Amino acid sequence: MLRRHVKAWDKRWHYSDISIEGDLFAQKALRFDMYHLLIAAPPEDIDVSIPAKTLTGEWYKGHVFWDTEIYVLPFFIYTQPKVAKEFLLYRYRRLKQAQDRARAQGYKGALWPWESAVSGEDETPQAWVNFDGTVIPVYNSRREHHIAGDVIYGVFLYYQVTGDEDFMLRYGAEMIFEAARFWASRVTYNKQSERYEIKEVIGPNEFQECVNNNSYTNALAKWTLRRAFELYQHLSEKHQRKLGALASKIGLRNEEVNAWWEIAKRMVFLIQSDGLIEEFEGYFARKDVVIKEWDENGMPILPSEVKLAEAKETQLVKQADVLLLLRLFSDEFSLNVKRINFDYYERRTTHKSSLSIPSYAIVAGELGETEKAYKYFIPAVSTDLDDIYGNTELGIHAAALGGVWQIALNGFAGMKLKGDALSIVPTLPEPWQSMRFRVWFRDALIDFSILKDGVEAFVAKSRRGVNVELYGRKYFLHQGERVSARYIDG
Ligand code: IFM
Repeated sequence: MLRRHVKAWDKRWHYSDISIEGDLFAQKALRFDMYHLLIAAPPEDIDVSIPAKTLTGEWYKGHVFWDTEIYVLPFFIYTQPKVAKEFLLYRYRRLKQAQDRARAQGYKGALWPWESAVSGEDETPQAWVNFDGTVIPVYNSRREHHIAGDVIYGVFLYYQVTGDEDFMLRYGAEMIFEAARFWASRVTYNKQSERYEIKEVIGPNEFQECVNNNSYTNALAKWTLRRAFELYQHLSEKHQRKLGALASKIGLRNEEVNAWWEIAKRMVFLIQSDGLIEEFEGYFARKDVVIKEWDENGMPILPSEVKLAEAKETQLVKQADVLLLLRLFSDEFSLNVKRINFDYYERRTTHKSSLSIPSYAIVAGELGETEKAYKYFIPAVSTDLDDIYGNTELGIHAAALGGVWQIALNGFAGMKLKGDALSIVPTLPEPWQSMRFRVWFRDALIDFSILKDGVEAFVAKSRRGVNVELYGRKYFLHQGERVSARYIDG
């Protein structure tokens, strides 16, 4: 048994490990994170997903949130794509319930529940006992609709990284089309401005509830509509018969698909001429309060003039919202836009949720502030090791585990998708002498070794070869081939 156990774990680490030289703390903490991600995943093909607290605690009753697709899933997509697919199938198998839920709220298409369990019905509590003892209504299930786009973000990431066309044809396309239908029915047309709006939502920053035109939600909706339109074109060129079968199954016609493009084109997006994005309509008119103090873990202290219950009247942000948008759709925003928004929202974000810090770390890295990125990495990776939020006894924070992996790979290693290539532009934090990891990309297993001044890529497995891009230069590599590139300053 011991031998089998060791072998099974060797196999998991073989595909998942990140090895760091020069920073024992980071090495141990990262392995702690990945260990918890690994034990949260089912080894067999069973119909489950990963809940917000994994299986380590009863808080949130084992429910699955958007945490899975946006934070946890990327780790599995790149290290165990078969497991990642199971998590997406968990959503697909509950598509009917998501459609019923959209219908129950007066919309079309599919709206996956804010909190989901076995049945796929909405499990979100409708009321909650607040920190001051009062009972408050919970609007998330009726208003936190970005979940419909988050699930699709996961579907697309899986598709782009794996190139799994079969998955797309059998499951993904239907999910994407149904999500697009939801957004098309969720928007309202403003005749005066000739724009589509999304009203009465809760964005990732949950302090301010029931707001209009939350930038994250609008951008995600727009992105989903565009992807759905493009996918439809792709399938009509390459898989006409299968698209025909799907279209007749779900009653989809060209006119409906064309309307998605039009809505996307005219979706409200609140960005000022200097590039500052307004988190939602009227956000800048709220009382402006900024963070002035931080605790011993580097976490912001709520300004003394504001009680937590009053945060909703201010510009204080619970968790990354605009910053999440900037990192998920990184290529759509210039460095200038990232800089101006980072500086603005950093001073107002309280990081009261463990989902927050990774976005700040990653965008700081993109802005060339590696030291700051590392400063954010420390509390993120210490979330449960050091009980930063004081509630680890209620269960581990799954999103933080995945978020930390994203800081390491998307942040420090600078790993990004560039069309059909996997691109690496690393900037290691000061103590890290080297970083090594392997990922699956388009059926190829690629080992990356990053040093302070260079990267090496080695293709350990691949049947057809794979594109990698190192410091912006593209290489096509076959199995057994390696290439190294050096960083040249300026
Ligand atoms: O999904 C999150 C939400 O964004 C913030 N509160 C906790 C939930 C579960 O982790």
